[in-house]
Amino acid sequence: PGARGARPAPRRLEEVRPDARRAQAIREEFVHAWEGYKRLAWGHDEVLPVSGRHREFFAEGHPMGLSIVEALDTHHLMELDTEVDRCVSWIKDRLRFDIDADFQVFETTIRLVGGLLSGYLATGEQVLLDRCTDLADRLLPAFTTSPTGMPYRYVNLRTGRVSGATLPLAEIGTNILEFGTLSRLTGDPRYGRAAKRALRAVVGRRSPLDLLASRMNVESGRWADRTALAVDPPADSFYEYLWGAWVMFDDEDCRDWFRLLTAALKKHQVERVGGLLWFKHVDFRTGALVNRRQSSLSVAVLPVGGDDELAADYYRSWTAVLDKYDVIPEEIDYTRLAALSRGNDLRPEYANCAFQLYWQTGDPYYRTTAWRYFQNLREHHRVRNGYTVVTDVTRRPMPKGDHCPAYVFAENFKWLYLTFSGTPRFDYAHGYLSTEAKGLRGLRRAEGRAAAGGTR
Ligand code: DMJ
Repeated sequence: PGARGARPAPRRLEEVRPDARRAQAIREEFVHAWEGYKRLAWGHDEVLPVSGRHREFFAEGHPMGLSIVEALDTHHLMELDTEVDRCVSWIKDRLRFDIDADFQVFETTIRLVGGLLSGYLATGEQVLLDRCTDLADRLLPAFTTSPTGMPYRYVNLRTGRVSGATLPLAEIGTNILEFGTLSRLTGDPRYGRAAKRALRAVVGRRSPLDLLASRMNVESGRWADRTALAVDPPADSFYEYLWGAWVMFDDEDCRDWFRLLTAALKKHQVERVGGLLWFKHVDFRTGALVNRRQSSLSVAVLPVGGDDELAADYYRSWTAVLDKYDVIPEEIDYTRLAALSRGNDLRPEYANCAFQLYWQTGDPYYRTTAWRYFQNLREHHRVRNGYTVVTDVTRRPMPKGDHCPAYVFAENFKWLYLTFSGTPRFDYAHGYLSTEAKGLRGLRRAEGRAAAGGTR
């Protein structure tokens, strides 16, 4: 694609030299987590591996088998084909969306729509695409009934009733990759179009400094606060998806919006402390300082954006936090690298960033640090029935909580496995993964799987 001042999307390693020993160790730990889920929580959304209980993620009393949908393409990439079949069968037999409950549009999109799409792309099972289309049709009213085109926060999957008019940036604008992919696969442009309209509506409301605040009322189209968070949540994946739409769909508007907005945040929010790069929170109209907090989730955003130097610097900042605590706390005061929120909810973002940067540069530094992340994960989060969150990274031994978030099955082990395995099931030259690590491009089918179609 060539356009005004276009720079190609970041170059990537076309193949990753396998480190079979490390890849196998990562795969074993994924299987350990999965077996705990299967034993204690099969069919439910998430396992509580310490107490042996389970919980639902979207709506009480409505199990969606979320961990199953999240795990499907990870099993595929790791060539755990019996588990792929087990997951597909469960979805075919049990997963239905005619549910009288409010579902959060953002989480439903990145986890379930994305999971069904990547499952379809991995296996060719038509039933997965059919379920995905049914679900997306039920989500669409969140976009189409909004006067601004920016989605409501919740939608009742049975009735289409929408609710929640004020929501953060990430929830408004993390859908174009899933919806655009669905439009491509079905030939129905409504999904991608709705997602693009929402992005345009946000960008059109930027401040004269070209900064975005963090929460919007999608009915009035007015901001509900004034704080520009840069790549911190709940803004984070909003930026990721602008660039992603350029890489996946050659969308030049999204590329230009990404560049415009990130140039502004570089100008007004970058701060260097002791040689480390951070992004201060500022008033989006004046640029005045609001605070110097930083969330560990933000590390995953920049490497997607073609600014290798900035992304590499930011990764080094978070590596300093990893070095200090072994497990990165949820939130820090970056002036002192002090933990403000001391837990870690089994966060995948550091591994996500390591993979992206390794993929883009081939620099072994990213493998060395990713391996350190993995060793700490195994040391501090592993329990008899899988993996669990920790509640205070400053104490030894780290006290454990009782929860294995479903994204662990989609993300942590997959990012690590892709970094070390060089799996033939992933096309490193052309692949693309979503914010939830769903393979939306470049998944290679197993031999013997249908090229398209499959059983219903
Ligand atoms: C995941 O659902 C996704 O990575 C999302 O982008 C942010 N939050 C979790 C993981 O921390």
